[in-house]
Amino acid sequence: MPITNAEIAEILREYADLLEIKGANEFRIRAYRTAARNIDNLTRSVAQMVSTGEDLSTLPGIGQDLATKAAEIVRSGRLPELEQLKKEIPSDLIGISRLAGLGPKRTGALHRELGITRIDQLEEAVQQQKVRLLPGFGARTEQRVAEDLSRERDTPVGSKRYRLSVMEEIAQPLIEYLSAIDGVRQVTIAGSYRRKKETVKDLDILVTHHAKCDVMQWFVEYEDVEDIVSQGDTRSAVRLRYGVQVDLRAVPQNSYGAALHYFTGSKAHNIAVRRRGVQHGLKINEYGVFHNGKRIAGETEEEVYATVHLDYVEPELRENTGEIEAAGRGTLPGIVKPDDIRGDLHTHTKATDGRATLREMADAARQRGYEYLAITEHSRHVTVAGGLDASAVEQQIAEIDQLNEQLDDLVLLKGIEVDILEDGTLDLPDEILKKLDLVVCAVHYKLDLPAEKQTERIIRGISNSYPTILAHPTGRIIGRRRASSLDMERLMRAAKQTDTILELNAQPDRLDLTEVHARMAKEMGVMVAISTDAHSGEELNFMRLGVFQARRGWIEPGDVLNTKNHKGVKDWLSRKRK
Ligand code: DGT
Ligand code: CA
Ligand code: CA
Repeated sequence: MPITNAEIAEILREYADLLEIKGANEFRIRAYRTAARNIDNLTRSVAQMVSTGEDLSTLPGIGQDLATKAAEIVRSGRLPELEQLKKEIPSDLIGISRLAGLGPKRTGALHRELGITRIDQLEEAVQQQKVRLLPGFGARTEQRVAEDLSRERDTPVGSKRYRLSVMEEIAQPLIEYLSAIDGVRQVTIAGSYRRKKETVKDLDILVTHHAKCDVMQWFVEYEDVEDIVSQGDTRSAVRLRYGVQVDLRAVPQNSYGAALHYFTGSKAHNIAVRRRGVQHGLKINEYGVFHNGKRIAGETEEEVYATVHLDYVEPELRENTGEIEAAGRGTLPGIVKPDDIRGDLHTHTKATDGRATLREMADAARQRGYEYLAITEHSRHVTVAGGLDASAVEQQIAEIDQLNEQLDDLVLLKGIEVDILEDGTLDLPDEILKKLDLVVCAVHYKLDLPAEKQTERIIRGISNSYPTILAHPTGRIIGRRRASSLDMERLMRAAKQTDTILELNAQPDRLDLTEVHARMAKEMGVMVAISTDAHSGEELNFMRLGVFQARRGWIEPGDVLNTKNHKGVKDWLSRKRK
């Protein structure tokens, strides 16, 4: 299986991070990040380009040096310079860079200025209040580092988790490979992957097969296997490239449901189901459900749930946060599905930092069968993205009007992603906002204000009568930047009062709202929009990740603005302006 673009990008990104920790030239660091992003968003396979001898330096943002490195990654699956840097840089520093959104740059400063190479040295420096004195830190950052350090004691620093989207790219070809083996019947990934958690530690795969099929041997011979951790008749474990661990278990057909239930987890859900079993005089384990030593169920998950008088629980809900009680009462939510989505309400084009034209975005949306697509460029304050000023917005409005005339199966909504400035005012005047169909608002700088100030800033922003959707409310980037401190309950009350919709941003490293916030929105009666924030036609595919996250938050189709048809959306959006 050739290396995927996402995997190449991940290696380049890691390299850029390590360079930054080391304090390398910032242009060089940026070059790697840009290349990673471009490769990530490419529609063609870099591996394929290499195999057909194409010149990678023709790709946008890839110079000769990077082309050589990318080709090396394709050929060998690794970047020797990265391996070398990993040896040079103390391994704790990489873990430290993930604390409290410190990032590689500030980690480099800790290393150079305070000589920190290990966690315990950082703990000491925090205690002595030395960290706050470094440029770019301050007392609040130091406080957050202290909090994260105490939290991290439960999960060791550096215990790597992979974003779901990255895991999917690694898992899908393996599943195809296993499914194609003669004699294999079912192949399913259980664990946190099946529950669609935003990050996944390892893959837990179950197979059923006919008697004469040596699936374990085939498994360890998969071409991306780097190490065989263990190999047995019914269970094997391997490590793939990039260190991803995969456990494979072969189970008898009549235990398949019980095993799937057991290995899907979560552990807390399993324990609660098992306890319910005990109350009914049943023993539940990965082999089946037993009454007085006799098997009474196990072939399907539905069967397992039925023995303890529970409705079937979707994997995304299995966290023991009330789903068992609801399944017992028959009140589980009918959670939203990817097919329920009728459009996307947050996207960019080449007019700012997107990579596709208006026309290309419209075509991509039509291909998905969407009814509507909102174009929501950045406003002027976001200078790095070439944010639009009032006259540029006017120009885009005219372009969209023109294109809408030609389209008969899709409506383009004229929108903006306007910045909420530090004082809570908006980055564009009302006169221009009122000309748009949809105003999305967002915070893009000063994400680290104290909770009260940040909350007030955003509430002031959404209290304006034009913005109807608040984008990526907490600003977190998974594994890189922690969420802004916010009084979410207060914010949601204000959203409810002002008829403002909260976005669940579906970018794989944002997924912001979290599932906890999504569920909170539902409980407080706040409408949610699941949006991709796409910067290319391809990225409209992120919608499914947003839907998964919404499902984990118990969100039903009626809670989601973009399950409505065009008229329904328009009606909702007009509430605020009245
Ligand atoms: P991860 O891998 O950290 O992203 O999360 P999971 O949920 O995939 O955890 P993992 O891989 O350690 O275990 C897979 C499933 O196996 C887990 O969701 C439930 C089940 N399991 C593992 N250990 C136990 C246990 O001690 N008791 C019970 N009841 N189930 C367990
Ligand atoms: Ca797992
Ligand atoms: Ca596991």
